[in-house]
Amino acid sequence: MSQPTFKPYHAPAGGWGSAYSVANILIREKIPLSGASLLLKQNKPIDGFACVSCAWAKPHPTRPLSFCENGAKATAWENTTRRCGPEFFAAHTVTELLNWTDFDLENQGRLTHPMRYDAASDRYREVTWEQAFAEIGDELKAMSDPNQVVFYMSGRASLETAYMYALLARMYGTNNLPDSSNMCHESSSVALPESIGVPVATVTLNDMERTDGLFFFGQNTGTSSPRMLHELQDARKRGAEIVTFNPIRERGLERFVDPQSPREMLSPDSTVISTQYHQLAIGGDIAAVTGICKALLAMDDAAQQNGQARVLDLDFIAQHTQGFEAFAQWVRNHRWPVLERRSGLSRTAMEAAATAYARCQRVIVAYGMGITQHRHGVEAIQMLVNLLLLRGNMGKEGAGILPVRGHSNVQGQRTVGITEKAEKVPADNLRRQFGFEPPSEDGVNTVEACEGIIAGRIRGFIAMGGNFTRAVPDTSQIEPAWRKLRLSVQVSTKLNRNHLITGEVSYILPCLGRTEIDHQASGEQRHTTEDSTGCIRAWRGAAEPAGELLLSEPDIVARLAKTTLQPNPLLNWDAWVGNYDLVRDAIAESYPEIFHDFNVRMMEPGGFHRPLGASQRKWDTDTGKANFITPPELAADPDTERGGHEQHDVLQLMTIRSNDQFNTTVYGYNDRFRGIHGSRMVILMNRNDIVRLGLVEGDQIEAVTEVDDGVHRSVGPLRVTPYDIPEGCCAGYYPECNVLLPVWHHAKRSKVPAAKSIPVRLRKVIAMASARAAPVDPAPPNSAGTA
Ligand SMILES: Nc1nc2c(c(=O)[nH]1)N[C@H]1C(S)=C(S)[C@@H](COP(=O)(O)OP(=O)(O)OC[C@H]3O[C@@H](n4cnc5c(=O)[nH]c(N)nc54)[C@H](O)[C@@H]3O)O[C@H]1N2
Ligand SMILES: Nc1nc2c(c(=O)[nH]1)N[C@H]1C(S)=C(S)[C@@H](COP(=O)(O)OP(=O)(O)OC[C@H]3O[C@@H](n4cnc5c(=O)[nH]c(N)nc54)[C@H](O)[C@@H]3O)O[C@H]1N2
Ligand SMILES: [Mo]
Repeated sequence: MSQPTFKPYHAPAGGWGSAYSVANILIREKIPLSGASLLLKQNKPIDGFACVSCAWAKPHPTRPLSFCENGAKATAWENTTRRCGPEFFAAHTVTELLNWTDFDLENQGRLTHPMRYDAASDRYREVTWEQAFAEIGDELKAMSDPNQVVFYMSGRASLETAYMYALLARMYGTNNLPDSSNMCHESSSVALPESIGVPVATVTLNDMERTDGLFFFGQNTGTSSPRMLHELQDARKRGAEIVTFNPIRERGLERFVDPQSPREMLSPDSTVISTQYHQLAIGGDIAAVTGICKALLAMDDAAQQNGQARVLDLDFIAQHTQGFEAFAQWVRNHRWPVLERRSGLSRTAMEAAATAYARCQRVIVAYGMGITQHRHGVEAIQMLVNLLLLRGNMGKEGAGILPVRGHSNVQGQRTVGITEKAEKVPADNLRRQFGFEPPSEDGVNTVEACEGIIAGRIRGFIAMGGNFTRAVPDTSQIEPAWRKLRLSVQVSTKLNRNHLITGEVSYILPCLGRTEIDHQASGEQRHTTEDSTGCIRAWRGAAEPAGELLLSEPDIVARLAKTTLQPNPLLNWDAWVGNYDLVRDAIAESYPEIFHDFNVRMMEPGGFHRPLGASQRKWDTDTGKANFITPPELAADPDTERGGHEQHDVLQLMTIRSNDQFNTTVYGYNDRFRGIHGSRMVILMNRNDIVRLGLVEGDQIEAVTEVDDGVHRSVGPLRVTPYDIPEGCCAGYYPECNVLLPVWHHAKRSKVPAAKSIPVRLRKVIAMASARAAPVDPAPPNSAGTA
């Protein structure tokens, strides 16, 4: 292990750095050239596969090369030639593997055999599929209450799998269907229906092509949805404004070179992406948008006095909205010094953003985890909608709200039944279709599942993908609690840390990945997904399966259902697995408004869009209008805020993703755009904070969560790394820092863990001078300090 380095990255996003990075991973995963041609099928609907990385929309007609650096990495990672089979598990005890890093675990390659944990030898041992399903079925039937079992879903599985999985859980008797969006865009699912009557983005690619203003709040496009950089580049070339709000300067939002354009690659020029970049304080967004709105109101007052064209869209406000007067009054009541202190931005900066906003006729507001993962994440989203409503930027071409989703099918899973909320279930249809009574009680979301596991109420956990214990808050509490589970079943493609945190009965069930050919009784199967813009399309895998024993996810769900549930004459699971068209027919019957004629429409070259009232200015809200919703206060994190960013030894920590990871999947230890190489165990700090806290660059510190609940939470050692980040704020990587995040520290109304604002105190453990001599672990797995 070598010393980590920090060297600012001066190149644009995309460009040669991106091309090298793709080539490196293809070589590292030993993907032969024929395998590299897989990439030609990436994001080509109908006869190609949807990228397994992010959920950004795929253009139609497609580009010749429809993938980005991170999509190529994700494909290569799934199609590695490495295998993690019974010999591997025979050679290593689980206790030994617990000391491995996340990277080393997944780097063993694809899981190939169903495995059961054997406590006596502390090893996973091969079992037959029949043995596995028989025992899991018996365990599920033996639970005293179906609500003791959680059916978790990560965001990658298809619409078909998701629908079947939700049905399995409900027929078993529970709505315990939490998913990764409970840690992600659940804040959007709560906020947007109240404001505009839809739970998802109102924006399509068509709007992206027509907008003249994009406002980005807390979304890291260059890393998290790099294909969107093409639309941003086009927008800039049209002269659109791109205004970014982020505590740190993310390269993709600064400059971009299209790595697929030979002309651009050979030219020294890059496209400047953001026309304004505002480095606000963590959690400063509600205050910043209040400032922008205040400036807009002042501009409108002036226009009215001078007899000029009004700045606000008064017709739209009168005809389509409710709550404007109260909102405007609330905004006017806030004084600039307070807004400046709370947002971390100057009045001039907020006024400049307002001027840019008023110049644009069609504005899109895009946002990500920097907004949703706060105590007031829901209120912050509603504030972004308020900003759009002021100038009628909703339900017209080129305008709207754009929550940029994470996992590639996370939005779609919710559309077909993955939800813990009973009211969202089409109970009448399910009753008619399958003759059973869906449970009427709400189930648990992710945070409630964690609480239930910690309290011992949850006894069984089935995971359709994901790496739950690693992704959720309070690692040091969830891991020991997990060991008390009666049943832990993980349907997975790669080995991860959650597999090593075993329950009394633990299984790993290996499945096909999305890029792989899925052959069933009626022939090769297609599957479907819904992207960030509500576009639903058909795909099919192109690669040979990684192992002969792998089952498809629908097959695994069906086999679980058959050994767990009573036979049901109205539901033939085998027929469904034999032909996924039949699953889609069932989806169309349950959700006719969205999925009518599903099997036909999914084959349309551009797919089809779900109907979204708000994009036609039909408001399915309690008032029948779009609602201005006034937040209760300016702070996004009222409980942890220290009233500004004055001298204090508590910092706000945001947990972020590197350019070399997909959630808990770590591809490597470099975060190229941020100039960090060789380690993830770093803490990015403002230079003034480093001096003020008596530290120097290279010191190793331990970060301790500063909350008052009697639990000690710490992580370290982290290398002190100076960074361009506002004073009082600092950043560290997810999932290594999850141990610091208390399970109760979540968005108040959506229960999304507040992973972007953890109050921490730093303690020096090794001074720089001696730190330099000692080698550094890139990301020790057991860095989680427990007390
Ligand atoms: N390569 C790659 N792509 C991914 C993923 C991945 O891990 N790797 N994950 C996928 C998933 S599931 C998701 S949900 C998305 C996540 O993608 P994003 O929504 O981009 O989420 P993060 O990467 O966590 O970081 C969000 C950004 O918010 C900023 N931020 C933090 N706090 C604040 C704040 O208070 N205000 C503002 N305005 N900004 C703030 C951070 O600096 C960072 O730039 O990406 C998806 N795509
Ligand atoms: N501190 C902090 N915590 C966070 C976040 C944060 O920003 N900060 N972000 C949150 C967010 S936005 C999210 S979405 C969650 C992510 O939480 P999860 O979705 O639970 O985690 P992933 O890391 O995406 O899951 C990776 C595992 O999925 C399995 N897998 C991959 N492909 C497939 C497949 O096709 N099928 C199946 N069955 N399994 C597959 C592999 O075994 C792999 O190890 O984490 C959340 N946690
Ligand atoms: Mo996510």
